[in-house]
Amino acid sequence: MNIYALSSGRGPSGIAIIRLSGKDALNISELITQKKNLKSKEINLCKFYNPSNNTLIDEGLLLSFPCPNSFTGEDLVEFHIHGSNAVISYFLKVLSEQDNCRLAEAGEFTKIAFQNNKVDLIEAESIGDLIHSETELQRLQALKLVQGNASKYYNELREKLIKSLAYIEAKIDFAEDDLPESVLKEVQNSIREVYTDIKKILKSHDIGEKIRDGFKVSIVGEVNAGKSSLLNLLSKRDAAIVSAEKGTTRDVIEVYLNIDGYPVILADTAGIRNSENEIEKKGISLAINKSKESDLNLIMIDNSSKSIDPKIKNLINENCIVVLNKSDVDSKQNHNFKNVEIVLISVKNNQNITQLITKIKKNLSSKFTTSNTVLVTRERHRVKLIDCLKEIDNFLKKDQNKDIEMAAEDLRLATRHLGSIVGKVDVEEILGSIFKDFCIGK
Ligand SMILES: Nc1nc2c(ncn2[C@@H]2O[C@H](COP(=O)(O)OP(=O)(O)OP(=O)(O)O)[C@@H](O)[C@H]2O)c(=O)[nH]1
Ligand SMILES: [Mg+2]
Repeated sequence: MNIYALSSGRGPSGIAIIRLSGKDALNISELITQKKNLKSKEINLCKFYNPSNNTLIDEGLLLSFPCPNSFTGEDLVEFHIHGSNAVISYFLKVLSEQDNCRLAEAGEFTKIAFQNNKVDLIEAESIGDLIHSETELQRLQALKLVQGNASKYYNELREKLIKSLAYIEAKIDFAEDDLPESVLKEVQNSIREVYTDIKKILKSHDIGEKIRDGFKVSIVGEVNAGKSSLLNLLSKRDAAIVSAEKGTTRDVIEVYLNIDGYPVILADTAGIRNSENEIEKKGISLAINKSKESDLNLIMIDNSSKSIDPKIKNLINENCIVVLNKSDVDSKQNHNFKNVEIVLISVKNNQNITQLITKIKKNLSSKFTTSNTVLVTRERHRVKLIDCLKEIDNFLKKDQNKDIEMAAEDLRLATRHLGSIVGKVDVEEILGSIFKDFCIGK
């Protein structure tokens, strides 16, 4: 089966790119261009025709990538046509009428690339992330993964495990010949190193996932302090209702923001106070829960408030930013807290908002920088790494002299978990090839 799809964005645009991949891609291109011998290392300027009635569709460029040197690993052709909706629709219709040709499913080109070993699972996932990246930080992270840094790292760890496994297997196969004690020690040390490395990567898992999904920042605090007004100002739209009535917001309202490259999910919440109203009480409890799961809380207080509710005071810690609002009413800062970032603003007059944004960025960047070159960006990777750690732990707990077969099985499973992150599960095959060339030291 040959698959095709519009690979550029929907028109109208100057140029649109339609991709066609499959074993008949080159034949179909010859039919559509009415040209033989399309060149694969040059750009072909062509007229495109509907083969069923020879009418002209458009004029444009054709790039051909014969297998295996293409993105999918199959014969692949790119048609660069004019990007109007009419041209695109007609071109796609003509392709749909060719034998064994159908519209590609979402991600199918990358899926075929994976099946043909053109990319591994991590690279395939990160191509999706790169396409969906909205902020600079997300682009950089996805790009690093596309380039294969993480895959290389996981493969290296995995190969280290496989090498150790080969020693253990050797000990099983040549039971009567003792494996020198020093070799066993070496194996154990090498496995401990892998264990420590994985632990280290897991510690930073938060960072990778946060960059991908967004940092959670919540606005919590007094009723009527201007929380919803701040959310609207930062998101540049009227996402939340603002009113002079106290207790307006009940639900949690979330907006997605790009704060200078930082992907942020900003939440507005109900003001915290003693309330008898059942709905408001629910809203307050949602607000407190939200503050607990946030990466950063903006505690919003009306600068002219005389006293602050103890429940709000409880939320103030070194990790939050206290936002005193309505400086237009009283420009003197009326509250102070030790070791806490404070900023006096006026949402109404747009005063000090840039300072607030700088403080938010500073807080997030201090929390989310790491020296690790590899970050765990998905729950799937995290789960597999934890599974791998469990098996290594099982291995290390065993007496490898007595329970050697069981210990080998632990290692085999650990290797498999690590391999499934990049999409390599065929452990036996690799083990075979390594073991074949292996010198057991005698
Ligand atoms: N003077 C002044 N008024 C403001 C400022 N920011 C907001 N307000 C007003 O304060 C009132 C409450 O604003 P909201 O944004 O609804 O406050 P809130 O904290 O979301 O209130 P609740 O949802 O009830 O907890 C509205 O009348 C706003 O117009 C400000 O900087 N200065
Ligand atoms: Mg509100």
